[in-house]
Amino acid sequence: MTERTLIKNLAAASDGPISVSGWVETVRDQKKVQFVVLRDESGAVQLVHPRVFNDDGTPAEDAIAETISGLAQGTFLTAGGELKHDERVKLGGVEIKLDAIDIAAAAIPETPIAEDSSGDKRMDWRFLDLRVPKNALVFKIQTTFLHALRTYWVDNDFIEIHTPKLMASASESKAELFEVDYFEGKAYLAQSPQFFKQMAQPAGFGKIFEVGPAFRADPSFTSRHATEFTSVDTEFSWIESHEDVMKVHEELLVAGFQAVKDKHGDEIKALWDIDITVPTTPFPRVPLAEAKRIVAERGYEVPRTDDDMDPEGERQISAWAQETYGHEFVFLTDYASSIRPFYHMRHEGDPSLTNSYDLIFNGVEISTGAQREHRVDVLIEQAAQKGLDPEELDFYLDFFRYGVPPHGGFGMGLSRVLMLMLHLPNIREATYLFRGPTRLTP
Ligand code: AMO
Repeated sequence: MTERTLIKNLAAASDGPISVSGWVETVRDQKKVQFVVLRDESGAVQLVHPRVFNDDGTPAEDAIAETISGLAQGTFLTAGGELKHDERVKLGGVEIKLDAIDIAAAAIPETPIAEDSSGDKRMDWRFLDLRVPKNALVFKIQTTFLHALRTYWVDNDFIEIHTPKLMASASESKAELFEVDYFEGKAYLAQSPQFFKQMAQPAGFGKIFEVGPAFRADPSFTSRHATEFTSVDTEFSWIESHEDVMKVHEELLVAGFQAVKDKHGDEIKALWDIDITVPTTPFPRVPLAEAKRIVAERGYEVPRTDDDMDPEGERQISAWAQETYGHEFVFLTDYASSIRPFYHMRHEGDPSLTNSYDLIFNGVEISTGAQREHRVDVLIEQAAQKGLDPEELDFYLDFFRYGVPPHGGFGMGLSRVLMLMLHLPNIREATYLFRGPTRLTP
């Protein structure tokens, strides 16, 4: 057979011998002519086979017809034939008249999931679920988004790092920590690259980024939590405040959204009826205390159990930013020290507040960022106030004892960004293979 052509390239190819490879989406096995819709990663095409008859009208020996009659949906095969452009063919205006079929692997005839299967069932059969073009498009969009972020980082001299995910101690908090056996002792799965991305600053790297897994032993079943997620992190030196971090954060998101709009805007509109909006800069910024007042004025009182914004508060402040600025993003800034980690720098004149922010996108937090405390004596003091064991933190404190520039950065959940960009109902839909309290397979 001739060399494989991607289905998306058929329209531009000339009529004549052609070969395509993919999986069977549907078979229409009619008396006179058979049709197969074959899909690959780039599109779908109709294959046709007019059955062969003897002069007396009885069916002749016809190996291709027999193969088609036995084809189960999902079978992967290579098909060779004659490409023909024909405006009457609804699917792409081309069809292939078959002269050979080579089955790579036949599928079992019964498909275990259908379009209306439950989310859980679909996740059990994720590889079949991902054959649906809309579900696969999420990951093409993710590729484009991350590529744009990487281009920004590389163009701006950021260095890519890969920090270890096996750690001797907690990286964020003692809660939500996975402990694993590690030879004679114990290790912990990294909740964030926090400490080691900061280490790149005294290492003199200047600016770094990392895209990698993070683990949280969070038992909750919400639409936005996973026990393993991909964290998009960046950290850089010589900032004056968290304002510099927010600026880079905005520029990265503009680059990401612009690339997604350019490459997939039409498809996203057609499949989800969503217009991708490239955010304008600067994004709205609201100190947390002010945000709570705004939300209260809208009739929602954030519960006082901790000083943080709760999910309903996030939805409310996002709605406010949309109404007031027509913006899908809003930075909540100046969180109280009481609810922020010890490593956040505090306001110069008011240690009760931190140089930190959360970024809310379409009603949900997608990121936390901050200026870090780089003065080791202050850092030790802040750790002590949080009741942390200085011995356990000694390796981290060493980063600050031998010279370190002022620095800051943020961590952002990749699947959350995708979920909110595409208005997906659950983070599972924006994760290749979701991990939650009751899901470890496939
Ligand atoms: P934080 O804990 O806020 O900050 O996490 C940063 C972002 O990671 C995503 N995220 C999650 N996504 C899915 N499931 C989870 N269980 C989950 N937990 C967190 C969210 C969140 O906003 N070290 C700091 C970041 C920094 O300051 O640089 C940190 O980890 O999108």
